[in-house]
Amino acid sequence: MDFETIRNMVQRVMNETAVVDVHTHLYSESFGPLLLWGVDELLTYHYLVAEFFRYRPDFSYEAFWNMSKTRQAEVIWDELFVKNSPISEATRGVVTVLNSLGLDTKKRDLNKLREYFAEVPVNQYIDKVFELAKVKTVVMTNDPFDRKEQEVWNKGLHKDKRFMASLRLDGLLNEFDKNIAVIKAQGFDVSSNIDKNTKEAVKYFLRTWIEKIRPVYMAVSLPPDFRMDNELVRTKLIADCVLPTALEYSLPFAMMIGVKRSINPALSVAGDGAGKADVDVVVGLCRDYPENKFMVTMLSRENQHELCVTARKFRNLTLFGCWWFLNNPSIIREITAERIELLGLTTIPQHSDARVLDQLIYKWSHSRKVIKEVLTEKYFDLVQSGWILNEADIRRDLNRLLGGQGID
Ligand code: HDL
Ligand code: ZN
Repeated sequence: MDFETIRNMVQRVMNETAVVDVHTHLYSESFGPLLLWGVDELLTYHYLVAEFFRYRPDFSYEAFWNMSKTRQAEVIWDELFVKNSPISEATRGVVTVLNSLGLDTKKRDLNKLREYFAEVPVNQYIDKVFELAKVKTVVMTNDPFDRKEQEVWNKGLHKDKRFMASLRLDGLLNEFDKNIAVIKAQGFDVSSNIDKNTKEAVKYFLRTWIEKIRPVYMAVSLPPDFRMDNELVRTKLIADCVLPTALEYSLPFAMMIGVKRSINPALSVAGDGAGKADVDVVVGLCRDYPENKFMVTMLSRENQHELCVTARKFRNLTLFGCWWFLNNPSIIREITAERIELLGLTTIPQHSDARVLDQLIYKWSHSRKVIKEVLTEKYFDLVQSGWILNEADIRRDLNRLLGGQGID
């Protein structure tokens, strides 16, 4: 089999393989305004906001945040698409979405583009985006401290099986003291003293939310200096509440490590940074809790190879996605190659992290292209080494890689 034959085969199978997207910030239609979609949401995605201020260092942060979303979209469109080429990954993504929808970007007329989104009903648009992106299901990021979300869950309104739940624990693990009153108001008798009573109450909180939303995993984002130091509240809650409950419900615990929240507060949600973390904390958890399943993604490029080596040592560790600032073709290529070389097919190569529904189209189109190129090279190397490969093998392998292994 020559390279071209393999390339065409991988291309065909890749295009036919539906994806389980294991980490997004999307919501089903039943969550109403929490589901973001359409060109103005695409343009005001916090990635583009950060890039806007690079082109306009003269622009007042306050003036921008006081603008309507419509006006914010217009200034971003003008600066990043009309006055400059949308060549960055996040701006190019908007072009990919508009083009995939068959919209005309030649005139660069935002109001013309808006007409399409003004007319399409959201439920039809959800179907269209899932079809164009070839996504089977997505995992939401569900926050037990978000009052708007609570209302939808408590009324049992969420029905769309394409949107699976995850239980996001940043409010519990990273801001416990700040949220004690909220947790108590939900009926769980916690106190700032992480004693037996509070631990039991926290486990009851977790069990209640797991029963309510049926998450496919519990997750938390963590800073670069994350450690399981015994005196920390977060350590006690992870060790004595989260991990035992995860075991009880056979749920993975997903740790997203390396985010420096709000390094530039003036950028609001666009103001987070990244830092190199200590992979030893992942080693310690996987080793000390061998019955628990861990999913880990790290935000620093410098952590990736060491994390891959760690995953070779611990079968209860699954790496997932090229997260956030790593979700760029040049880095996806590097990370995917080293994961295939070190972990074979036992990894989840990508998640979209989409915040705006339409982004599923570009985040998966851009990632499929890179993953396909890496796999083509690896399959070609395999054939060159003397292996007989057939299309059924590739289909089986790709379903494992993109089908959300371990998420059910
Ligand atoms: O903490 C997270 O899940 C991150 O993905 C943040 O939501 C971040 O703002 C983001 O959207 N990254 O893509
Ligand atoms: Zn995210």
